Amino acid sequence: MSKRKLTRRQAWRIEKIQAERSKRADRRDSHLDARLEGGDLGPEQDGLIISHFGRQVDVEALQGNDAGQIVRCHMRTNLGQLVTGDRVVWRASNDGGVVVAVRPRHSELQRPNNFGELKPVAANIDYIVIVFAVEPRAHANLIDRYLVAAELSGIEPVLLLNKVDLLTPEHERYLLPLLERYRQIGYRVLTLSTAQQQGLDELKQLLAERISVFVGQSGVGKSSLINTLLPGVDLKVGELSEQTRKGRHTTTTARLFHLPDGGDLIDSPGIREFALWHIDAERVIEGFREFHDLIGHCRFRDCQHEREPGCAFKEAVEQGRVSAERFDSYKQILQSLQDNPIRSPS
Ligand SMILES: Nc1nc2c(ncn2[C@@H]2O[C@H](COP(=O)(O)OP(=O)(O)O)[C@@H](O)[C@H]2O)c(=O)[nH]1
Ligand SMILES: [Mg+2]
Ligand SMILES: [Zn+2]
Repeated sequence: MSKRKLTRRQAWRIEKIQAERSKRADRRDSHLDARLEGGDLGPEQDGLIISHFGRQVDVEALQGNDAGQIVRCHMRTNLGQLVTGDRVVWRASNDGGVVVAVRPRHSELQRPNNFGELKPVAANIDYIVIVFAVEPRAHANLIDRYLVAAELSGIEPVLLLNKVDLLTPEHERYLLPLLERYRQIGYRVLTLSTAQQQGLDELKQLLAERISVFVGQSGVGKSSLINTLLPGVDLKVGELSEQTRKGRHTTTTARLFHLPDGGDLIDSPGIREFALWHIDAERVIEGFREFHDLIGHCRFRDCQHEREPGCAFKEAVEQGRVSAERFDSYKQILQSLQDNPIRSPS
């Protein structure tokens, strides 16, 4: 959906609705705070947010007899927006619980809302697993777009090539150099076949003790893979992506799942397409890890890395220190952002 232009009347209505909503919320919160002070709540305990629904969250108890139980909780005032993956302190009540504090996040996945404001959608993620496949053919440029988005969020990306059961010599001719290129840069690259259950152990080892998300283009096998890793969850295979179901909002919130062999997976249809979220054109270059040492070394301060003399990037490409494909990708991504600067979420 393109960014909406609101008429003044619509803007006024939205403002009014929001003001009423926050007045109602304040009343609810003061009621909550009164109960907190009244002392009819259980002791403080650690919890993990499994899912969030507006002003309520599902918290998994991490301590004591209740460990593993999921409790629908309200939130104390002024905690900010709590999201799936947050570590919290909560107290049981007779009808659920109340979150009283949130622990600092070590990472945050943010997405712009319809007003262009960045909002967290999940917290404390360790790995963004970028899934691509032998078929539909993997385009390096799209992989790079996912890598940029991951790098800018400060979360470690992992590349995962699925459907290796379909590999032919023709695929190998372009895929092997592509994989090698990413390994050279220092990215972790895994190959696997969900269909033939090949390479799953290495993936499970990586995911253990960590929180991960799977992202990637439609059709690469994310749902199949999640179903394999999480028997019983049963995501629909072959389902159309959110992006192609035009006009529908991505309302499903992120959910955290425990993997049977250790580690957690946070998933939602929106998260799986996160490379399509907004990227700041000014920061694209930071998303190319191997370019970092070159930044600031061009002769001209405002070098566009096009045809300027003394361009450190051009030199690095000519000398083979940076791959020409990655440099082209950088330019293409930058160009696409300049052609279409506002790309709001689905
Ligand atoms: N040959 C082969 N097909 C696969 C593999 N993994 C998934 N598929 C197929 O790829 C198609 C898309 O899978 P899906 O899980 O819906 O992809 P998603 O859109 O990324 O969630 C389905 O027809 C799957 O059966 C694999 O490892 N090998
Ligand atoms: Mg799917
Ligand atoms: Zn330059």
